[in-house]
Amino acid sequence: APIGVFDSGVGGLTVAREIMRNLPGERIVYFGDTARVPYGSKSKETVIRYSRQIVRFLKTQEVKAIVVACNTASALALETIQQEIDIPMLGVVEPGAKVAAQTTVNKKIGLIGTRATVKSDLYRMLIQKSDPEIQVIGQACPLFVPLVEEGWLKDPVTIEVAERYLQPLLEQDIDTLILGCTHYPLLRSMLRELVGDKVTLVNPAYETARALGRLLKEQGLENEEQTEEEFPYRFFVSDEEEYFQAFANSILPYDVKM
Ligand code: DGN
Repeated sequence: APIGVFDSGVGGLTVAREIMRNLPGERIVYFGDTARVPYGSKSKETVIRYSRQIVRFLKTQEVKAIVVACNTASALALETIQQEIDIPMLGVVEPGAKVAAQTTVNKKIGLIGTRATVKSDLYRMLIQKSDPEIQVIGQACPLFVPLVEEGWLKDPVTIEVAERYLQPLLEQDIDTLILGCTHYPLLRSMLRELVGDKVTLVNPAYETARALGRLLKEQGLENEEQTEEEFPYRFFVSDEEEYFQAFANSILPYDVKM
């Protein structure tokens, strides 16, 4: 059976990409809610309602596990929906929080994400559960999502925006920075240059793929026989199929078919 992966739109493809790389034997059914993106500026109730609908759809595809490949939906909806379904469900926040807590030495972690993710405080709560002394300094970066979707990954405008957002975090001497939104791994090399090599970047997309691998193994859900399919990934969107396909083709090493 495939793994269901969903996001508010194209961003979750960074998570799907890590699953493809790290668990090449697994099939994926991806759903991007391109008709209703962004989730980052919506209320908790709304994000829960949307996520519940998507989970219902993924279950019709007979998925064996679901990855919430969206920081906002992981922060606002995962806990509620997990209790309503009978297959394992994993979000991106917990794996990211765990590795960040293990990474920091000076106990100062910066978190960047959508307004909703930062406001939910879930990263901070999970990090402080493993070490109450760690300080988590959050910064919402709402302009990053449209800049990434415009493809301006190393544009001077994006660099200037990033400097404005990150300045306060750097002034507080963070040694770890969580890329707490699905789009941000695409800004990784620009952010790397900006923060310098004293700051470790934590990519929740990558940590989630690894956590998924451990979860499948623990629960005996790994795909045993190699799939015969030439292209074991299926993509569904609620709108703007062509835009989605073009974005997917720009970040995945495949010619994506819808
Ligand atoms: N996928 C969302 C997230 O990771 O928070 C970003 C896009 C959005 O819905 N604003």
